Amino acid sequence: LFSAVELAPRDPILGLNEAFNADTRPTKVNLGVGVYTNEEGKIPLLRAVREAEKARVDQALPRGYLPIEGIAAYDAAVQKLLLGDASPLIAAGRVVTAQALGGTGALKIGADFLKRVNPNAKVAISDPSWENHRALFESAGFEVVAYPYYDAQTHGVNFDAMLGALNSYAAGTVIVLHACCHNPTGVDLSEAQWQQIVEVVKARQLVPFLDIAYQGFGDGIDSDAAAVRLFAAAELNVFVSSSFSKSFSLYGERVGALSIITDSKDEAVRVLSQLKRVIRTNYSNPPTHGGAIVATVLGTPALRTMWEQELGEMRDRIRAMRGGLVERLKSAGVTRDFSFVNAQRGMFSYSGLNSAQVDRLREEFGIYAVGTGRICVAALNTRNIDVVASAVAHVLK
Ligand code: PLP
Ligand code: TYF
Repeated sequence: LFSAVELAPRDPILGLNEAFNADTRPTKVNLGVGVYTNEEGKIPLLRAVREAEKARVDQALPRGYLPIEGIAAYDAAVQKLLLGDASPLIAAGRVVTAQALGGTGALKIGADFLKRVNPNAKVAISDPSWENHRALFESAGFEVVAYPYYDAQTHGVNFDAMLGALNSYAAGTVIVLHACCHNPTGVDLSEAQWQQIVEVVKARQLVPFLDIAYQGFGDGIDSDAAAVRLFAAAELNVFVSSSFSKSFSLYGERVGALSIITDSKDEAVRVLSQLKRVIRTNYSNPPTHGGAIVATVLGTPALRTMWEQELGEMRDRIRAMRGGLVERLKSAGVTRDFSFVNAQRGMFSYSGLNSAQVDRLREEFGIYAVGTGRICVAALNTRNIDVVASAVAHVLK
């Protein structure tokens, strides 16, 4: 049965983790995978999460099945976080939300559902994008194309080319957009550019699928959702995959959600019924723990305040590391201008290092980055930043 099965290629990012773990050098640094680590180099367990967990353990609750679409309080909290507390769409019952297995699970059920609704559509992702976007939509049966996005010359967005591509797509084409903190580049659209994208998407009858995996890591919870809210205000049918992996530091608990904006309450009921069908045949219903913790934190004012503060601390620390890296590169004698790193948003930076330089960082210094030059700035801390800066200076010589 398996004699002809070929060895599948490793995920380029998760594969790096394996190599990092096998490296015995004490000074090694993992700037590969997109995980936030704190000043001590550890994945934090947020205080708000710990409080909610303690309270939950003490309640000794039974472990029945959740509804197919997950915990109602969780789904409601997700909608408010994405669309704002006062969203008229939420009030009108036009938003469908299902708890999902992380942002990845949300993309998967969204893709499967779209395939039923619009089987002949193409899907367009950014060039470059998170590796899994293409694979997820292809495995749902879609043809995936890429629209121009990053401009290496300017360290910015090739906006005219992006608009041109969107203008060339057939009606119904699904456009996957990073709502904030673009992975892998760290380069986001401005609000004025988002507005233009919304207009083109509307005029060309494209289907926006916004992926928001880093809400709160850019400028703040509400400002990072600005793109989602612009699309919502434009009266479009919008798909949103969201994740708490990063913002709650709950990577392994698989907490995310798929939200879909529909035209009416009646449509929402029908859409949810079909989405539930997709979920049933994937994993039946989601797990309890992560969703319950997030719902408790978001629904308890004191814990919510604590979480917002902790999220703000993560955001500020990443910003400080961006500034620190730029400064240290300069003082290490690097003449290339790295100030663009300060303008990037979220966990990542497209550093401009080429694959040979990334190889040297790994081989000579035990510093792991993605071959494209993507580094996870959220893995820098005051203990490793000097080592990283001097190693980068070395490979740039
Ligand atoms: N979408 C993007 C853009 C991501 O960077 C990630 C990162 O993991 C995800 C989705 C998936 O999120 P999760 O880990 O919650 O599945
Ligand atoms: O881009 C990253 O590093 C994160 C984590 O298949 C990740 O989004 C990477 C690869 C993958 C799943 C998650």
